[in-house]
Amino acid sequence: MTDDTNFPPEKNLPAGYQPAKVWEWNKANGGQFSNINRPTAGPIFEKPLEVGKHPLQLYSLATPNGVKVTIMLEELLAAGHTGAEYDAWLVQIGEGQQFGSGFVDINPNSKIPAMVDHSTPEPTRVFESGSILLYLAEKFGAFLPKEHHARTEALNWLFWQMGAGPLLGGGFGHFYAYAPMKIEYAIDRFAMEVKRQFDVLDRHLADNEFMAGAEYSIADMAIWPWYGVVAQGKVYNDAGTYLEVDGYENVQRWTAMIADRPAVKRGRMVNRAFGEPSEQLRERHDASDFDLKTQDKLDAAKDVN
Ligand SMILES: N[C@@H](CCC(=O)N[C@@H](CS)C(=O)NCC(=O)O)C(=O)O
Repeated sequence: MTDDTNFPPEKNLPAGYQPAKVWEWNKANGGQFSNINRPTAGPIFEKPLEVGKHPLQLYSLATPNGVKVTIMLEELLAAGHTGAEYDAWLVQIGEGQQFGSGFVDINPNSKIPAMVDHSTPEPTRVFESGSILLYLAEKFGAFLPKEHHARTEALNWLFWQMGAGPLLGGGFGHFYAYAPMKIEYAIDRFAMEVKRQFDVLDRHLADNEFMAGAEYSIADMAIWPWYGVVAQGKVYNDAGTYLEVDGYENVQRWTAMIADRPAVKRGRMVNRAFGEPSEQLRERHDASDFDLKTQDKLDAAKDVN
């Protein structure tokens, strides 16, 4: 614990700020997401979830955590696991849809992604992206190596991502790109950690084709939507330049290899409600939707009618 006398309030941000004895909810703190963040759990409005025709029902948005699961589902289908057919429903977290009663029933933590498996005797709810990846890998016997050491290595890296990712997203990404003011201390702290994480990955990928060794697995599917996408320089403004991501050559090799997989390209489009309309498949209910129902096509059809 630090001695507060060494840190005079004038040096705080904003200057003079002192934490109160008891925290109070400042609803208008101005930050991005301030309209959806709240200090309490539970539903705030009634809304049952829609259920489509397939065994697996996914409720999500194409953020990195959401994309992990749609990549896995598309990989399973590409590998011939027809039981992995799924309906993907859009949850607009910016509009607070994660606080509806139906969603909270399947994820009491009110975060996407969440899934229900209707192929079990009683429907099975699955939340937390890592838990969903593991559930699907075990259900279909796919993308998790069978050999003891490789399987353990895949799980090591899957859980590494679940712990490390929030320092990249909620830590670095938030303070570098989203916070309403630039705080040198916060940006330095998280940039240092994220560069260390990239070095961890880079050293590992120098000797391993994939995260778990020779086999593509759920560990790659968990890590790529975060670290691969930052390595491509596609998020958090010019974070790619700031973090000098081009220098992580092994991460770049692995990022490009995974980005090239057709199932990854499809998975990235599902539940995407931002960016290029031709890359948005806001809801997916059938494999043909990739050809017929991307947002550019839906918009064009609307214009004609
Ligand atoms: N540990 C969770 C994190 C999920 C998460 O943070 N989801 C974000 C989007 S990436 C969300 O739903 N945010 C809505 C909110 O915070 O209200 C997982 O991996 O599934």
